[in-house]
Amino acid sequence: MAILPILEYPDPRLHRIAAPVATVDESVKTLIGDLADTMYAAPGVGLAATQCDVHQRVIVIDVSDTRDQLLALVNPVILRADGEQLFEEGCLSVPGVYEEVKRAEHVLVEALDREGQRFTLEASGLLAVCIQHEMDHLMGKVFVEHLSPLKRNRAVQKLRKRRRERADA
Ligand code: K1U
Ligand code: ZN
Repeated sequence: MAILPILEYPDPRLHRIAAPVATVDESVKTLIGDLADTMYAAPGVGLAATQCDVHQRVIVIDVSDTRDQLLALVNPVILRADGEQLFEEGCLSVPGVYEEVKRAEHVLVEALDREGQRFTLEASGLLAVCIQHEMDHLMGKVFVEHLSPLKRNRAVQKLRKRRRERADA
């Protein structure tokens, strides 16, 4: 298993649309393991393959307190979304920026698991937010693109300042 580099906004590779996985073979299982290692090390509660410059429809999520409830979703599709919630989101590709985003409160998602078995999952709260956030990544969308131009600019300035400080350190 390996820890992969995470692309940072506004890297244009974050805007690529991921391709569906044809078969959950050994290479996809290795990718899932590497994404999980990278997410736990970051640390984060989710990670999309796009963020590691792999443009396949694969995401990993773990919103448990114990950090031992890994969910892998291959070719995820939202079958139903309802309600609304405002949630303060972060993103490993936009470090240090946290902003409220409006999302569906409940989602029903269908995907393949690590063994290539189809399953459905009903989610609400943080898990529902995380699924929507990671599926946006697979479509080349970063959470700051849900914000008003003013808030997005503020986020970009914050990111630049953080990068300057990191370079000077
Ligand atoms: O996609 C990503 O960049 C991961 C992102 C997922 C996410 C978090 C919160 C709301 C929506 C989506 C993160 O994990 S940011 C880091 C974070 O929130 C966190 C890190 C450690 C423990 C708990 C949360
Ligand atoms: Zn993100």
